[in-house]
Order: sequence, then C-alpha cells, then structure tokens
Amino acid sequence: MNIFVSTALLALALASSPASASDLTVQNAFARATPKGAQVGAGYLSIRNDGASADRLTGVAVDFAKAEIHEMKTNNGVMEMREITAGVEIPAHSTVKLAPGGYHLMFVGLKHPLIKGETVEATLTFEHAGALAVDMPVLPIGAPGPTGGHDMKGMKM
Ligand SMILES: [Cu+2]
Repeated sequence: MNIFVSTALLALALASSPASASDLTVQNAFARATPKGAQVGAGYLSIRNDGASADRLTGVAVDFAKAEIHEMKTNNGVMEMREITAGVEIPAHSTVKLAPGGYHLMFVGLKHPLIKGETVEATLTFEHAGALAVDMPVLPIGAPGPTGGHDMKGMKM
C-alpha cells in the first residue's frame, strides 16, 4: 500500500512539470538570450511520444517574432540551416530532440530581445495532438542548455 501511494505521488509530481498533450510530452524547453538589436533567436526542446502512433510537429508560433522550424546541418564544413516546411516526425515510443546543431525553433524578426531569466511562451502545433503551449526559460547567450550541444557561432544565416 505504501509503495503504491508513493509511486502514485511520484507520477503526479513528474506529470505536473512538463507540458503534455495526449501522448506527447515536451521536456527541457529553453530559448537563448539574444544581444540587443539581434534579429533572430532560437529555441530548443525535446518531444517525447509515448503513444503507439507517430505524430508530426507542423508549426510553432510566438507573439514576439515569426517562428519557424529549422534544421542545421554541416555542408562541406560549413554550418547551414534551412526551414523545415514539412514538419518534424515524432515516431511512436520515441523522443525527438530539437537541440543546438540540429533541429531548432527559429524566431525571426524579434520584436524585442530575449532576456536571460525571463520566460517566453511558444505554441507548438502537431498534426494529431493539436496545439500545445510550452514555457521556455531564457538561458544565457550561447548556452548549450539542459540537453547539451555546441553553440551556433559561425552558422550561416
Ligand atoms: Cu535556424
């Protein structure tokens, strides 16, 4: 009985922090602070799909910029990124990371800088799960974030 109760409480505690829609859970979301006058910013997160069928991240919206889904790749030694218009597949029973050096959320035409210590909200849109609001704490410029990775210096815009 005691074991059952503590397990239930633990599950409740774990369920209370990440944003969740149906079988999808968003974890480790963060945005990077931007220098004054910067036109673009970036955000990162992990999406876990506990469901038996795939879903697809098809869009993202924020109120402080135009938001796009991007992918960064190294091409002949040069970091390049492009917009992913077809969305990002989240396969069943797996986690897809949007992390520095790969997929990321790109905030284009910032209306204001992203300030370290603040939190911004993004709304993710999934093909099946629909809209999901996510809070993204703003970490210092260049922060690799909770999921690790390298910084974006030298990327080709
Ligand atoms: Cu980008």
